[in-house]
Amino acid sequence: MRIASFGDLHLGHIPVLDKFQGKEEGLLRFDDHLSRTHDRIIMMGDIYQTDYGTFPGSRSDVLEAILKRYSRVVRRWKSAHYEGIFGNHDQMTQKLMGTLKQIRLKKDGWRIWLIHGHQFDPFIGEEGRLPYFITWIIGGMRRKGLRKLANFLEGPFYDFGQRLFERLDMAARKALIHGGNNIIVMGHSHQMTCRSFGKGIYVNSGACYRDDMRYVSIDTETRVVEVRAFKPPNEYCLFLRWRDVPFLK
Ligand SMILES: [Mn+2]
Repeated sequence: MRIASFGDLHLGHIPVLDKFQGKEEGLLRFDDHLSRTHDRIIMMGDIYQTDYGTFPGSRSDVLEAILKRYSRVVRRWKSAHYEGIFGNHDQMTQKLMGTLKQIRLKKDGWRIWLIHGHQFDPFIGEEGRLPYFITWIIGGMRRKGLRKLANFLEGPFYDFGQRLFERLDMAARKALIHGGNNIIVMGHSHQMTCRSFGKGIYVNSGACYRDDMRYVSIDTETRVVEVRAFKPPNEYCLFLRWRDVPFLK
């Protein structure tokens, strides 16, 4: 089975708050490519930036406006071969669209665990009101045109404060060495990662923006895990590749 996953698009309800910064056409071509080359596609969360609304929090009115802005591709994402998990910026999709907290797959002897990853972020955790308030303030900065400052606060500044990559690495390590998993896929950090722990691998395709539409590709038969960037119309460039070496009998 060939599984693709991508996340952290941060599609916004108005252009100035949209981190993806691309045309919907690009996402339609991305779907053409993934649907042609993979059996299942898993959306890893933070697809929608639902917490840059008039009030703090993950808001349904904002989500509805985003779904309307991207209605053509959203319709495709409702196809049977797509599944979604929620992130901290689109938690609302759990209630309104039935996204899951996590997905666990067993296929060809591999155990694969997919989760957004904010659950391991010390600042956010499972539930938090302060992070929504701060995100909302940063949304206000973006509205005023302070995009670079907002990117810094949500990016390097935040990551350093939380030592975010380390935390996700630690969670993945535990799940691979002690949890009986072979592959862990996460998003959230926006950092492209491919780290092996024990006999398994933790992989993160990072953010997915207009000119750098990255995804994870897992082939359970050939036992290969890759991080790729989509190159329209139907090609990709390879960033990282990991191959499971089967036991010789
Ligand atoms: Mn996130």
